Amino acid sequence: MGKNLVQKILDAHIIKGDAIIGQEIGIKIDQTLTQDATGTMAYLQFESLGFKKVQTEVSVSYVDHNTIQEGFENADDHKYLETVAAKYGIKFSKPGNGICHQVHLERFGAPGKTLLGSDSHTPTGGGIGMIAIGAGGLDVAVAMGGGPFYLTYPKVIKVELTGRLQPFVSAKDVILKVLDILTTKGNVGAVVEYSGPGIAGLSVPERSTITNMGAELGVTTSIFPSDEITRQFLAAQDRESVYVPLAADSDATYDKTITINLDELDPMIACPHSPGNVKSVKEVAGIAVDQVLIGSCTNASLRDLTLVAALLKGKKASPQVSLGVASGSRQVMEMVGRDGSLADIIASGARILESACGFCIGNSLAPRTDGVSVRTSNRNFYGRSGTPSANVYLTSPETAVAAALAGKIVDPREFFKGAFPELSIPKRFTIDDTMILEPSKTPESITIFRGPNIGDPPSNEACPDSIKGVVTIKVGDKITTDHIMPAGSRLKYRSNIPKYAEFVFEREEPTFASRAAENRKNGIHNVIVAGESYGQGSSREHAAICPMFLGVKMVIARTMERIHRANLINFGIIPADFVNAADYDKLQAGAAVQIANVRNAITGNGELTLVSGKVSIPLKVSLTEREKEMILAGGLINATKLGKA
Ligand code: MIC
Ligand code: SF4
Repeated sequence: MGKNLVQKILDAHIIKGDAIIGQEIGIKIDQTLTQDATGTMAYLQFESLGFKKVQTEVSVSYVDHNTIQEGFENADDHKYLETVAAKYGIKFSKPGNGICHQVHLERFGAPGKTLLGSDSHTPTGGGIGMIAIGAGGLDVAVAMGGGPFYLTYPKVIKVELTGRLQPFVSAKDVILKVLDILTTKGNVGAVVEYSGPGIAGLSVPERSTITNMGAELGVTTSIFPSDEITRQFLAAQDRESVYVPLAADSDATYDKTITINLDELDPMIACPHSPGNVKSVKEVAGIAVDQVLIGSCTNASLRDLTLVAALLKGKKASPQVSLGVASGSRQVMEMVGRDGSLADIIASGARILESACGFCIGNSLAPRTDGVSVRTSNRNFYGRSGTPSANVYLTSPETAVAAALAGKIVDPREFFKGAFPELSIPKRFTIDDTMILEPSKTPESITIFRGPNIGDPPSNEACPDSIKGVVTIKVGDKITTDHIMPAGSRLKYRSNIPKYAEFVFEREEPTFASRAAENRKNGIHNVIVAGESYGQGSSREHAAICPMFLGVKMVIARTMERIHRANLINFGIIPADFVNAADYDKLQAGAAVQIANVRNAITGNGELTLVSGKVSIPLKVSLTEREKEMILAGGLINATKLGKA
């Protein structure tokens, strides 16, 4: 029987387990990437696991998230990352060189390879035909040390693209349509594979817009075949030597197939406060806009900025709108600078932003109170922009420019009256890797810089035999890691766990952290109760580390997302399911809870009974043998030290 593309690449990388859908496999990782906000913790863990050098083909450490440097913290982190990279054989992409996913695609991504990144948008690499997966920093640290990365052998969903994108409809509209169909929940354990005649009309950066925002589906990753278009992109980056053609076998099978006719696709928009709250732009046209921000790892390629410049040329942003534009990489910034299109963007009244995450992670450009912001990024979770009362909409660059010029949301086909500019994208890109520092040739001479912001990774105790505690918080459905561990102005504490832990669930329940810390001091275990799709969004393992630090022992959720579940296990927090989903309603915040025989149940069949007053609630903990060892030891680092991982 033929194989689909996902199976072909995964099967060539399996080092543990068997290729059976739903079962755990361990794969060899060829490349890794980290970014600064997750990277300091990943490298602290790499060090504490005792590795002396990376074992991958390529490992790159990017600085793109915390580039504001208000205070010494970020700059100290950058220097730590730079010196760690030099010492352990890792390339270091300096702040200003661009967003990890875009730079990695441009300079390192290669068809057929596996990439593990400590960022949930690592699947951007799927646009070039790689299996590129986001994970917590500890998993990336293990992969850098040569260890396998464990995942569930996935179901594969085929998205068949037919037809051709029409003017003013672009890659972002494709992924918004996919989000509309598949939604942001219920896709754990699946990979999306794109195919069909429609892919021939999509360049690699356009394909990567689609695989990037595939993260919002909650799938493990998304991938496109590697074809002539891939070869052309690699040639433009002077890297044709890594090109290999890759496609599914003609008799490949899939778990399910969705067809999207690109000819019929309309401009789409994700409305507040979820990337899955998708409508056609026409449905919400007319809403007045205060801010338009173009950039992020989703939509800041050379194609995107060239288009934005062409649409803005000779026009001015609406006086009511604050327009900001960021390129995804310095390569793009330099190219639009040299070819003059940057001048058209500047002349339109746009604020020119750094080639970095910036507004997307909420570290700057927060909208005004109750403001409306149209963005080309991938997440519009409640409060992520830095202004809880703001309404953030996600669109293509075409729709964003129309909104900036019109001062309101408008279908770009109507606004521009069908006049789509001719775009000329050069066959060769400007290559200058001087902002990517090579690792040291004399690593023994490197002293790692550790400023006061760099602490030790916190440790956990072994799993207790019984949980005696309290439901410290009860949350609803679709709680993202942004809800658990806010980013924005809190980001600079990423390397300082005791400080960052003060902000756990800050926006949900401001007293959570102090109550949890108090419980911990008094020997009372903290338990979190959650609804569906708990832990959506970012890969930030801080959403597990900080709760662990506060003494959280268990999260009981109706359903949980892949990366967050793995992070909880890595840090020794038990992910438990309700056997009867309706029992969620029986457990209230503040309830005293007891669970006996926890260790035995973990080793055995995973069946536990939670007792709260007169109520008994059956719980199920489903773990692989490897995960059981981690939970019993109190996390991956403890298990490794005991020789159990
Ligand atoms: C995000 O887009 O949410 C982030 C910030 O890039 C995160 C990583 C982080 O929290 O540092 C992600 O996507 O994993
Ligand atoms: Fe950066 Fe935003 Fe991309 Fe996350 S989604 S990597 S914050 S640009």
